[in-house]
Amino acid sequence: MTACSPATARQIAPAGSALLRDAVEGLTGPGQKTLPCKHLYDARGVELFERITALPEYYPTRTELAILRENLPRIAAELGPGVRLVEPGSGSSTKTRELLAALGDPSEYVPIDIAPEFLAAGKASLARALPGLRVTPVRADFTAPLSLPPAPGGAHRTVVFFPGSTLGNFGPAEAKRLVDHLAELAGVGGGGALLIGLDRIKPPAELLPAYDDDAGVTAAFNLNLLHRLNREAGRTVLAPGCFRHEARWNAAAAAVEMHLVAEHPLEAELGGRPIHFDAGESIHTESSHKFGDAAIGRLFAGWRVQAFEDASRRFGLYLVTAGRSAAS
Ligand code: AVJ
Repeated sequence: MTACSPATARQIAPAGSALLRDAVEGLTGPGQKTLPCKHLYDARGVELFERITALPEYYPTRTELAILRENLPRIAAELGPGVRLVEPGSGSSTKTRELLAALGDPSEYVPIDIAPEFLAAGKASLARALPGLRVTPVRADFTAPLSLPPAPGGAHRTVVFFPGSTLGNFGPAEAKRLVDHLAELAGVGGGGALLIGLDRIKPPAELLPAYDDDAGVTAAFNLNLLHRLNREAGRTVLAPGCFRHEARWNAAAAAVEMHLVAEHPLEAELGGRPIHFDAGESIHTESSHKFGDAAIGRLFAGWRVQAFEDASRRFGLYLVTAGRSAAS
């Protein structure tokens, strides 16, 4: 099969594309090969992720939405009127729309995203659903230092909404740093708040199917990374047909990992450097960390935390405000 033969030796400098730069870095060295999960979300990746959220096996999205709906009156009462809602990585329009609709007279919605097309789409759909809401998109990388536009006159408090357990894509130290950064953006010490969704630790037998569905949508989502790599390289660097999707539970890290496993040995080249796979060797493409009470306590240490969870504690929404938590 030609599909698994080495790519032709046409050398294209991987300038311009962040994925190509990360691929040279992550695929050509010794040790575990990696590609950063942020590259999963090109237009096709976003579409596949949307399909994942509706899969029977993928419980997080619907569980979080049910928790949010169930607790909207309490959350809205707690936050009060005039909220300026800031959403890093604005993606989950259903949850955001329902939260904004439940809040009393929100003063502004501030989606933050690096991709202008997602900002525009989110803005348009919210404007349709909530006419009269002031929407101020910020084009930025929310993991880097950034400043928000000045709050409108009627803003009583800034609330950073970070649902979907997106925080789980970061390692513990990075996640802690990001929470501290978001707490600063919201001004939690001065009356602001964070509302963060976290997927909780549960047995791998329950977790893994959510990342390896029967319909193969998650496999397509993972393999799309290779399609994107090849497209941006302008040639086939790694043929998707030579790899299979795998979801693994990393107990030490408390994370579900996605890997792309090479079925056979293969040789390739990128940026003038050789890439070699042994049979069974993988590219680690994503970690989704899962959270227990201890990890959540460390993440929000020093703040008051109100937990909103489903009855079987599969998923939680955590409302973080100033003041020490009474319990735990
Ligand atoms: C959007 C990052 C929270 O980790 O569960 C879904 C992405 N990856 N299936 C997650 C994802 C595979 C999702 N996050």
